[in-house]
Amino acid sequence: MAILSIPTKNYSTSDPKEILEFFNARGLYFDQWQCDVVFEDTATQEDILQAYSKDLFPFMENGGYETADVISINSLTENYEALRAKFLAEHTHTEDEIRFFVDGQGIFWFNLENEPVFNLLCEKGDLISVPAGTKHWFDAGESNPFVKAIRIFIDMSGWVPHYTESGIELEFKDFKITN
Ligand code: KMT
Ligand code: NI
Repeated sequence: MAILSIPTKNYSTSDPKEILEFFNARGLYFDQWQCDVVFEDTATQEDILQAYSKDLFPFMENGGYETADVISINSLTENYEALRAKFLAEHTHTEDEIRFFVDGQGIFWFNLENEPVFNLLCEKGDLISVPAGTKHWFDAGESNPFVKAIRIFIDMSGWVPHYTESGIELEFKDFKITN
């Protein structure tokens, strides 16, 4: 279940309706997909995509998305520190960044124009789309990361991060979820 937080306002909510309204008002997309399948550690990317096909394929068709894969990060992930650093610096992409959380969790941070920075903790069942050009960053935590997420692309090459070099993420490095 997702949690929306605005750290400078000491605000947080886990009400999906409030989160949806907050996101829609800002041109961001949020949804939750249900699926009762429990994946074994041995589940392949195809198993996972297939299990969500009922929601995934119509979503891809409607949005003109061509490819989907599964990103898996856990405590066995090699070079996690380098991977974390890649996501943790504020950046934009030239295409929408769409992530559906199959398991685990991570925090997406948003820095919109004329808005206090806010974040969304994403967990199992949460779908998020960060529109192209939106300043954002992502963190799965300093230690014991666990993320299993479907990534949906028009063209994978659009995912390249363009770093803003603002350093704003450092202002929020001590943030802790309080909901
Ligand atoms: C990005 O560009 O911020 C990401 O791909 C985030 C990691 S995927 C859960
Ligand atoms: Ni990104």
